[in-house]
Formats: sequence, structure tokens, C-alpha cells
Amino acid sequence: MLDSASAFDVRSYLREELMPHFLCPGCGHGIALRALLWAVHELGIDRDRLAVVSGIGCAGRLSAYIDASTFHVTHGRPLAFATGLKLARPDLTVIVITGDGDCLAIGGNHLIHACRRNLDLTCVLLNNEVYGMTGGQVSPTTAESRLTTTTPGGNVEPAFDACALATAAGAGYVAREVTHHVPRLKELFRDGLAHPGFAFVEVISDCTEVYGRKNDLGSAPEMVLRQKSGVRPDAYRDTVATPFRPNTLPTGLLARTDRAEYGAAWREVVAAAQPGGATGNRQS
Ligand SMILES: Cc1ncc(C[n+]2csc(CCOP(=O)(O)OP(=O)(O)O)c2C)c(N)n1
Ligand code: SF4
Ligand SMILES: [Mg+2]
Repeated sequence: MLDSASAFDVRSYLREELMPHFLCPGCGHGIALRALLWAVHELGIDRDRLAVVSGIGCAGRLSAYIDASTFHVTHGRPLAFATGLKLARPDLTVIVITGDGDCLAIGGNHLIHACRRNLDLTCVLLNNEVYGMTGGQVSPTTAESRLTTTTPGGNVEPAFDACALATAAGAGYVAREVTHHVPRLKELFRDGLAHPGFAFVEVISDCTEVYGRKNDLGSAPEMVLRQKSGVRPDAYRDTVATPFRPNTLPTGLLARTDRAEYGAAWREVVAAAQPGGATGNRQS
């Protein structure tokens, strides 16, 4: 029996037998996970009807900690797995947790087509600007000039705007928030989960260990404060001194369309192809 009005206790949504978790101290992925589970709680989603699919990476590892039906699949492919799962089991709420490498590098093609189809999935992109799990290689969202293990002289490639890509490719709901603003992040997750179509929520998440240290970004609290000064420069410009060009990506709800959800149209075609269905008759 669900009681979504009761106080949110994140521990009741976690597999406590897997604690302590493997995340480094201050890693933004843990903050994002808490906000996501808070949204699940507020919506009163039954965990027997909740599936979480993730690829490989520190972001991808998060699904293992959620007390629901979880799938830890191959690198770059969680959207493909989730698409099959949602088509087979439309009764499930299906969430994908993915990293910037998982979703935008090896998995970039899957993202484009998931957006285009507009199947009712919620994709959570944990963007820490780096391949965290494998030791800190450059990713498609690494900001220019940043140091990584594969850009020792500074990154010279322009970073990807994942939300602009998702919007252009047709995602029904597109939003971005920083981990500093947990209640706002929770609300975007909640609205994305409730949206009947493909919801893409990007989280600006800190990799304190292999990215923060490499770029001399300070302690974990200092990195979170820098999100305030960077992403919302108008409000917090002088809060924290930063030696780097601030990140000025827009945050909040960025796009929302009510165009047709893919699963319903797909089921209609499948039903019509059955014996006795519109196209089934044609075949016999
Ligand atoms: C096919 C394949 N290629 C490469 C890898 C190695 N690999 C594992 S995780 C990862 C990148 C993870 O980066 P990201 O998705 O940004 O997640 P993060 O660890 O930063 O949260 C890579 C390249 C792999 N596991 N499988
Ligand atoms: S390596 Fe980075 S992304 Fe991975 S757990 Fe540590 S801080 Fe988080
Ligand atoms: Mg990453």
C-alpha cells in the first residue's frame, strides 16, 4: 500500500544491504539519486511497477542501489533496453539513468532516436563532464580548456548541449538543473516522470574525484557552490571565485510538447497485425 503523503525517507527506497555505496565523498550522483527517489515517492509510484535501466559508469552503477526492478546493461545501450522493456510492459514506469559518456558518446545515436520516437520513458542524464568510472577521460560535455587524463594540455573540443540536442530531436519534455538545487531538481524529475512521452532531465553533477581534483576545483562543497555561481551567474556571480569560464547553460524546464506518444501508436499497429486485425486479415 502506497503512502506518498508520508515523510520521504530515502533509505526505504534503497537496497541497504549494498551499503556503503561506492560513490566518492561529495559525488553529485548521490545527490541526484536522492532527488529522483524523492520524486518517485511524491508521485506514489509502486516499486513493483518501477523499472530502472542503466548503462556502465558511476552514473550507471546507481540503479543497483534502488529497491525496484533494476537492469544494469551494456555501456551506451540503456535507452535501447528501456525501449524494449517499455514496449513489452507499458504498465511499468521506466527510468533510464545514464552518464554523459554513456548517453552522449557511445550511446548518442540511441538518444537521438529515443527523443524522435517520444516513447514514455524518463531519461536522467548525470552530466559530470567526464568519464568518471574509467579514471577521468574527456567526454562530449567536457568544457573547453578543462584538464582530463586524455586532454593534459586542456580540452580543445566544444562541449555538447545535451538539452538542445534532445529538444531538436523531438523529446516531449526537456529540463536541466544543478545538484545544488535539490527541491527544484526533484520537481523537474516529478514533472518528467508524469509527462506522457520521452522526458529528458539533465543534471549538472560534480565528479569531485577525477575531475574536480584534476582541475583544482576545490572541495566538494566548493564545487557545489560553483554550480550556483556558474549556472546562474546573474544571481550568484560573486559567491565563489572561479579560475574558469563559468558554465552558462540554462536551467529549469526547457521544452515541452504534447505530441503523440510512440507506444500507443506502436500497439495499434501490432494489434492490427494480429489474426482478425486489420492487416492480419490481409495476410490470410
Ligand atoms: C563497450 C564499452 N566501451 C567502453 C567501456 C568502458 N567504460 C566504462 S564506463 C565508461 C564511461 C563512463 O562515463 P559516463 O557515462 O560519463 O559515466 P560516469 O562514470 O562519469 O558517471 C567507459 C568508457 C565499456 N564498459 N564498454
Ligand atoms: S569517480 Fe567521480 S563520478 Fe565516479 S563516484 Fe567518484 S566522484 Fe563520482
Ligand atoms: Mg560522466
